[in-house]
Amino acid sequence: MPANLPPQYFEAEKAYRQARTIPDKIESLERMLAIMPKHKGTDRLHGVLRSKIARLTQEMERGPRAGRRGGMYHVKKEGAGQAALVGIPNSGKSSLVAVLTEAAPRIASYPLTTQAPLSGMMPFENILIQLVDMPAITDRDALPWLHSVLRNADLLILVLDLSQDPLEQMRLIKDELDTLRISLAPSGHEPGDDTLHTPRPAMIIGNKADLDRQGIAFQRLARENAGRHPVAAVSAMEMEGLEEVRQLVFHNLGIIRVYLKPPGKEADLSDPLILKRDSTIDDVAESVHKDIRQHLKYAQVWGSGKFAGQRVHRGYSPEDGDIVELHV
Ligand SMILES: Nc1nc2c(ncn2[C@@H]2O[C@H](COP(=O)(O)OP(=O)(O)OP(=O)(O)O)[C@@H](O)[C@H]2O)c(=O)[nH]1
Ligand SMILES: [Mg+2]
Repeated sequence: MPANLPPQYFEAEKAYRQARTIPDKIESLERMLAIMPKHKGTDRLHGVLRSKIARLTQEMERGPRAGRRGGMYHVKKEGAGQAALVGIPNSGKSSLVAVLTEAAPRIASYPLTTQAPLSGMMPFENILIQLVDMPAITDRDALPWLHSVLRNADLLILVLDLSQDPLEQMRLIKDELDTLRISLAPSGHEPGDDTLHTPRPAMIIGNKADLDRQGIAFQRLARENAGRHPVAAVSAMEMEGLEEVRQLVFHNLGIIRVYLKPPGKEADLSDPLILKRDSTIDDVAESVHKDIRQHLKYAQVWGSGKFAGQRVHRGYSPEDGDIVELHV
């Protein structure tokens, strides 16, 4: 007997697949149960969902074990993307998070001030990007946090202190990342998982530019990383270079904003869909609903098309800022 599930069920199921924490997973499963009609055709599914909820509840009550994926050492992703700050003690990670987001981390002149991650949301044009202030990369007590958060972040922001030798700091950071089995992917390369290391996209901030007024330390850093990682000179204290940081973070997250236009209406330009760069019209449709993707006939694009409202097909890759109208 067919289950005949309503479309809302599939939306809840999608939320379940995307949920990253146990409470979120349980919530989605409960929603799926509530939406699901009760009859013979759904009996089995009912049982499966119930037992999933029971298992997750048990897992939650038992408490997370260190080192387990998605366990205690996990910072829930929010906004359009998650970027984690990496650096030696006192380089100014917390100061940057304090000036770029609404968060208020502790800042102090002594090292190892930050002992656990703290996230804040950085406004960029019409979206919010999550910045995660991390303990110093050399902090042995923070290893489980560093291991889990840096591997899962969408982007690493290396924060260097320009009043000290920046290349020495780069070496130190790379050595520590190496022991965490993380490597730095050159920008523009989609990181794969084919080595023993997890490659992460990375950008570099030379902070305390107010203490490097001649730009000598910054030039060395920029030259060393030319063609590999974007580098910006910043002073968190003087609030200089912050706009460049916002731009670089957005561009290195590898995401685009696409606006949906309902037929015959205007697109809501304050509410973009966030997609990976190189996504297709198919992905746009999928992110709305898989049924829409299945039944999609064609789409129209305003922005990157040859002309406004150009008809495109499933394989077309929209660009950041495009307006898309889906026709089913
Ligand atoms: N001159 C100058 N000092 C800064 C700048 N940014 C931060 N500092 C100072 O550097 C010190 C360390 O700043 P934090 O933001 O706590 O550094 P952190 O990297 O978070 O340090 P840990 O959490 O210990 O790893 C503080 O005394 C800050 O006031 C800057 O742009 N210029
Ligand atoms: Mg700190």
